[in-house]
Amino acid sequence: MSLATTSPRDERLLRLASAHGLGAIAEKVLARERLTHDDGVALYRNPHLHAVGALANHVRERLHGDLAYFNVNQHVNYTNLCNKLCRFCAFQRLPGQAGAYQMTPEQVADKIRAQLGEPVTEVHMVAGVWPKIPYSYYLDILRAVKSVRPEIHIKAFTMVELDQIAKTAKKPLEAVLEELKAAGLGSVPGGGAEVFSERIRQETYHLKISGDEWLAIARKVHKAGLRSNCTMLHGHVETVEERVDHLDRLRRLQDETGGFQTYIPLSFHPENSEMADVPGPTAVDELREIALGRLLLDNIPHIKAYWILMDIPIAQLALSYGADDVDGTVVEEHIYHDAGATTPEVVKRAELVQWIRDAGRIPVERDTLYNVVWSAEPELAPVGKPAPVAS
Ligand code: V47
Repeated sequence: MSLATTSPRDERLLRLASAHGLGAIAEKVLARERLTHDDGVALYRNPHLHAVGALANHVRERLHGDLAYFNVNQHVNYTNLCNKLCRFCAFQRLPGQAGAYQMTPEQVADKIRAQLGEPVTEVHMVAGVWPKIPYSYYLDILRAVKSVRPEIHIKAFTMVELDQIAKTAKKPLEAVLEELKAAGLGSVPGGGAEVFSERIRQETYHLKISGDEWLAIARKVHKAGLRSNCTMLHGHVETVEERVDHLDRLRRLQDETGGFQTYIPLSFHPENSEMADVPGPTAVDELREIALGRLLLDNIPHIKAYWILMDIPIAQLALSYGADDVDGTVVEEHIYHDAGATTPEVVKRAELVQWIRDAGRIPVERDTLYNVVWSAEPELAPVGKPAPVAS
């Protein structure tokens, strides 16, 4: 125990970690030192998930105490037309294929209208990539959402979609981002990053932008004043070293821009994809991925346990393995349900609140930018806004 001033709690953590070969990493965690590539590999390889999780939980509680965030959101997957042919994806269709669809702006508006009775603060809008969709369509669907619910925050278009939108517009991405913002875009989701490794790209998503391109677009998004999330698709053919490298590249961009709000490990769901023979991650893999995200991404404020992919009980556990966010009510989801997710497509706000309480955490309803909308912790309730009862 070389740390001069440790609390009994820190000493217990240090003892647990040391007993499982993680003493040197625990000392760094307690001293708030940045972990290295080798530390990341050691944490992935260490068989004692409990010790790895305890280290991540220490960081999670240092940053957020017992708070666990959720939001009341709605997903809209505006088209499944896609020319990227990613081998892990069960959602994509080519025109004429059974189930292919593209919503009109009016249909997007109808989806928003259908939820007007619910206290939705965010629409999460992502889809396939189809070059024949005109640029005006993207502006129109943003305006359609705002025409029905002007105060809603639109988090839309992954870096992959933004790449195509700028190509379709035949304008620099910077100019396109300004036009999308003027039409209502509020922030950008984290998808499309997959695993940055060029080996994995060649094997599984070779028609999509590379890791370098994803990061370059994220940099421009942040420079345009938009916050974004970031992700890694795990549990398929990636190695431990490739995962650490992916997280390191996210961390380096975050040092530069500070624009990432939340990291979300996306658990691969194999069903109905070309990679249906790959078993996908276990619960242990999912909890470890959450913990590694929290420990390595020391400059990204939030780690999300996306319940749609992880399932509710694992998302609850993840709140003690580094996660401080569980996403939201969702309403209607296609990408993962086409790939065999058996979770519900919607949960009620009150259910989310109860799961978080049952996991021993304090629920905080946030908006997309983490302003507090409602909290069970009275001093966090927004000034001038009475805390509503959970409904
Ligand atoms: O980029 C595709 C992944 C992503 C599968 O920002 C799959 O808050 C698992 O962007 N199994 C899109 N994953 C989803 C996305 C997202 C989701 C949740 C929260 C946020 C956020 C963003 O879904 C894709 C791809 O990496 N994906 N197919 C599959 N079979």
